[in-house]
Amino acid sequence: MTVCDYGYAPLPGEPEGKGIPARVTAARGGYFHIVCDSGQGVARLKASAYRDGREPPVTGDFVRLEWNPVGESRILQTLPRKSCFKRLDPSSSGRQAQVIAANFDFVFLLMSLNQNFNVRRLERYLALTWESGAKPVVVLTKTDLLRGHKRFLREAGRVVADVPVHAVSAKTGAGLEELSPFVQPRTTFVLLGSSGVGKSSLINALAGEEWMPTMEIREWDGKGRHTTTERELVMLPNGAMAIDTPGVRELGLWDAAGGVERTFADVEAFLGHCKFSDCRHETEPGCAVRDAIASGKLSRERWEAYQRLLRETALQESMQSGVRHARQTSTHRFRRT
Ligand SMILES: Nc1nc2c(ncn2[C@@H]2O[C@H](COP(=O)(O)OP(=O)(O)OP(=O)(O)O)[C@@H](O)[C@H]2O)c(=O)[nH]1
Ligand SMILES: [Mg+2]
Repeated sequence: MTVCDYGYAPLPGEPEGKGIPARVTAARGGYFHIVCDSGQGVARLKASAYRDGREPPVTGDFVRLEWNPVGESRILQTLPRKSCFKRLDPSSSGRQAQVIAANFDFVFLLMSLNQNFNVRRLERYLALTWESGAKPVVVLTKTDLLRGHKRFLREAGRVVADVPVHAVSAKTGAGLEELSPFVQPRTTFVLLGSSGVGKSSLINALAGEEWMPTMEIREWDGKGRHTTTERELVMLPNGAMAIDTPGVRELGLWDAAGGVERTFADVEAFLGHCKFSDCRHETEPGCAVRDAIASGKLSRERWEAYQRLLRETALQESMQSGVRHARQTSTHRFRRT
């Protein structure tokens, strides 16, 4: 197995460096599980290379390292990322962004077809994904638990525009083959979704065997959740790679700012057409947004969801920049229209 089998391909402009390329498959308390052309092993950071508060690598990162066949290897450098998820670091009171997984091609947005299905949540996941730089794939899980799931496919399809939506059952295998275009050798997908929606079960079903631990949950009260506690990259038998994650809520606050516009492109199409350029879409005459809602071209729920997400991301942005008056920021963003 080579590092190229693990998806390594130098990015344009990637600096030549010392050491050999490797991929981080897990990061635990200062230790990094890595794979490279010479084999698998454990590595630590070369302290002098990660001075000045330089962020350590995360699961999925490509790095350059000094390989040690008999002990710990030394990581010299984190290579540029093609995609990543960021959250606001809880240890910095939410003021600094922290990368939590990197270099994935697809993001599987999982929702199970019980009480977990929620289009508003789907919009959030989508914004996170567009911000990450990877491509979203909506995966509705546990289709075996209900009779017809077409309604959910339609409902999801309405809010995600041209993003693919699939319905699967890890239990019966139904629909799994539809995911095969995204589960290809040398490509990586990451799974996002609440605890208990079946992320690890989906990996196992795609692998054809028990690769990740899962736990029985009681569907009616959700007991038995939070089975996966770390982000870990595993290679499936066909050479595709999966990054399993804990439930989204457990990952903390997320940075979705740039993804909101793309997620709500249909809503944003109505902006900029109001009579007044600083229209707040409240009581002003000639408001294109309110007209669109009144004529049924734009659903009120979707408009409100858009506003909510904008407010949230504005709040996060202001926390990051240390500005306390989040309200002003969000008002400013509304006026951008
Ligand atoms: N009926 C049915 N149950 C499923 C399916 N997929 C997963 N489950 C069950 O759902 C429960 C949770 O599955 P997991 O795969 O552990 O869920 P997870 O998303 O990885 O959960 P965390 O690791 O806690 O984030 C287990 O009881 C699984 O057996 C499915 O397709 N159908
Ligand atoms: Mg899990």
